[in-house]
Amino acid sequence: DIRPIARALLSVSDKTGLVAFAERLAAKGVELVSTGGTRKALAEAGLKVLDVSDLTGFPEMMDGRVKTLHPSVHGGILAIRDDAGHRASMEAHSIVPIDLVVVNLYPFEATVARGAGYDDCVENIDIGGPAMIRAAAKNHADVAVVVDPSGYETVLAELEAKGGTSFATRRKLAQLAYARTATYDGAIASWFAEVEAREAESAADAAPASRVFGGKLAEALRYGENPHQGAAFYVGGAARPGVATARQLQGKALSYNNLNDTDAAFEAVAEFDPARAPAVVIVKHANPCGVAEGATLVEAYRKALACDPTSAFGGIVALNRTLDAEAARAIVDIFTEVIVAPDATPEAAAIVGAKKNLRLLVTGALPDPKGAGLAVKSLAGGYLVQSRDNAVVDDMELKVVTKRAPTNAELADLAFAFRVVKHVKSNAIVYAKDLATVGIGAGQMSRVDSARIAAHKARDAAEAAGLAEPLTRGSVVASDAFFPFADGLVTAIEAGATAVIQPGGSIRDNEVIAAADAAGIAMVFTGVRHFRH
Ligand code: 93A
Repeated sequence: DIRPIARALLSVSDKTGLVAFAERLAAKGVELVSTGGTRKALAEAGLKVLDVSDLTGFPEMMDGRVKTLHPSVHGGILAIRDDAGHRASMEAHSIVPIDLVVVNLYPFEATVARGAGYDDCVENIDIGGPAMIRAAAKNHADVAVVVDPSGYETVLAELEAKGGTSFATRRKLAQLAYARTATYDGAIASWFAEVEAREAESAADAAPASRVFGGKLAEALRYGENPHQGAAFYVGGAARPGVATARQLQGKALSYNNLNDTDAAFEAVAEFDPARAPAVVIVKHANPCGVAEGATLVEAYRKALACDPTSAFGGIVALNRTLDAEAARAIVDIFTEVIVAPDATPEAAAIVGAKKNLRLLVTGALPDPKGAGLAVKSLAGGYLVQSRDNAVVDDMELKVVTKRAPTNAELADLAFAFRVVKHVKSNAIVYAKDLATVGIGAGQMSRVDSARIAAHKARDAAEAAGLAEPLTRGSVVASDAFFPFADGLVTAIEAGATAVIQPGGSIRDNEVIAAADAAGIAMVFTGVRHFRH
């Protein structure tokens, strides 16, 4: 299996060791053929060397973009030597065999590394070189290929000892050759990705974002909260199951608002221990518009949806357990933007699959609501950092401050409502009944307005559902911070709340407690506030 080397084609950018190598080839009677720069270097050293143009009958052209891309070169490399048909073709077209291909590529990686401009990098993408390398490696039955000066000695040693190259060596060289072209193309692809990422950064006006906040650019987004804003998604920091690590099983790309809302929904649903009950959170504009636990996921979804079906349209649905077929069928019934869950059964995924645009994200796990971590918020000229709000109601010492203590059913709803209120923008008021929200008031500058809005929305929902009275009748109410005056509490009492959970700590706590006692309702203080802005 020793193949003699009658002719070698040398075309190298890195000319290290080239002359010494070629001299020893020539000493063994090998005919040398080269491209422009390589030929010049060899000729200057006094070696006899043909120009590739002598083989092709074409000059190098287009600034060297086309030098060796010719049947005379590739036929000479690829022809199977003991195939009569191939030999006939060679003869018919005056193609001479090339037994050794020595190519190292345009220094693309080094060009990128030295910070060269775009056009310079593009010009350093070698086309003819990889083509010859891959051709020679494919035809390793007959041809030896060397892609790096470190391979020169291997070939010379065999040539000088055995008069040619062995099959084992040619096959090894072929492997190294493909590894090189793969790495090379990999470097080119990465460079394109980097260029795109850099453009996205500047488009998002976020060039310094990764330097300031850390993390890695995951995705350039089409736009930000509004179409005239640039945007990008960075991931990094503490590993926490959620949007940053989720697998998207289907649907179009997520927008900036989708990502933000999906995160809000999934963080909220993670407050509900899946071992206790299935739970569902529906989010719109970063606020929950329905949250519920149920005996099954589909029941939890229906209860959550009933809270505010108008707002749930086009919402994000987060689940604390594996999405099942029944829940999937109910969810796809109305227009939904995103479903996020720790997992999905194949049947559920297929049901969601019928809705082309609906995104389905699976995260593999729920994040720990008690987990540590940092939250960042930007402001003009800087940013704020705080630890996550990882306080959970189960760990709080509830203090009954009214004459009446809550019943067990009220207590369960109070804990439920306080879990939810943590995820509603301040001022936040949440009415709940039977482990489902029945009215949510978010983001008002005054607490009494949030209490009114939540009650008002509950009335609307009851009217739409044809119910005689709003679901706030006989509900409990949670407030994310203390009632500064009795008015907010009075609004809740008027709406029908029978029990209240709130941090307490106002200088008018006594007035608020007196109002509760006057109405005969029960109130507990948590001592912990859940502002969220
Ligand atoms: O621009 S190319 O992609 N077009 C070609 O046809 C071609 N053939 C060889 N680059 C091409 N080469 C590369 O030129 C080789 O891979 C090698 O890196 C370089 C050697 O050029 P010179 O001998 O002129 O220094």
